[in-house]
Amino acid sequence: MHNPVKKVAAIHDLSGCGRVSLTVAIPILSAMGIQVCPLPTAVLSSHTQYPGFTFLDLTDQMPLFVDHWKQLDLKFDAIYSGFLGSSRQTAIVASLIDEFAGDGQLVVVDPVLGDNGKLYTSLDGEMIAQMRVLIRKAVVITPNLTELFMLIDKPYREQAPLDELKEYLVMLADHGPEIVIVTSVPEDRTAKTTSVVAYEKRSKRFWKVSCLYFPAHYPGTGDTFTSVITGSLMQGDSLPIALDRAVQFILMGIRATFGYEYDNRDGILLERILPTLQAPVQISSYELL
Ligand code: PXL
Repeated sequence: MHNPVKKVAAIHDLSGCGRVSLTVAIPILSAMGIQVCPLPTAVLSSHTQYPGFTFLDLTDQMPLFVDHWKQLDLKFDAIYSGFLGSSRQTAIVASLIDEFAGDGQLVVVDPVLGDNGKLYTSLDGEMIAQMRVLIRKAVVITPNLTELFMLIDKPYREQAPLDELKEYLVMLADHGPEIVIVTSVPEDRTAKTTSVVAYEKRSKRFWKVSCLYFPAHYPGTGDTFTSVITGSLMQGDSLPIALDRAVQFILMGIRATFGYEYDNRDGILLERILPTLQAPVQISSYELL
């Protein structure tokens, strides 16, 4: 049977409030014409940056999903994992990747661990250790700067010189992934811009996309970024175009939100900008480093 719509297995938590994880990945990938099959890792009343959140760990359910999907003989064009509910889940995700491996398949692991130098509340050192193992199975990984330092086991620094950063990207790619994309990289020449830097192992090329920095923190922008990267690569975009698309989308989301007096914990006003994902990339600003 032929299904013309591409399918992605999306392994993230479901948080009832705050625009992160599945509540971001599903609308973005659907708007990009891709069918999302969610494998929830945990169900929370809100993301972990609100106080008092409830947390239902779905570790024991996950292998049952994998078994059933196997019985149904599902085929995925991509597998995309993000926030995990326990460090045991990394092995379950690894086995799902093995079970559903396919030719030319995209495997994206967003190693969600923390931000601004800090580990997210519900996670611990064991999650970092296990995430270092899981990323070996990925084709693409998308750590932010905090997660990059955690993965290479170095103390967090707010800035890293570009040459050093490039070494770290190569170091991570040597462990397995074909493409390493690091987000939230402040630019050293001025505090007013931020950038993403990517390394593509096969061609040994580094790419950078810079954009204006807004002094506001919105949870879920990492999930938004990686969801757009996943959709874009699934549609056949080149890496630098996927980077452009994801950076522009985040910037547009921040601009759509920043002007309001607003509780930033609720994330960017995604619903206002989703339709733009159906248009081709408007402005391209990537650089080859
Ligand atoms: O966006 C990352 C993320 C995902 N899921 C949960 C979170 C966070 C960040 O705070 O708390 C539950």
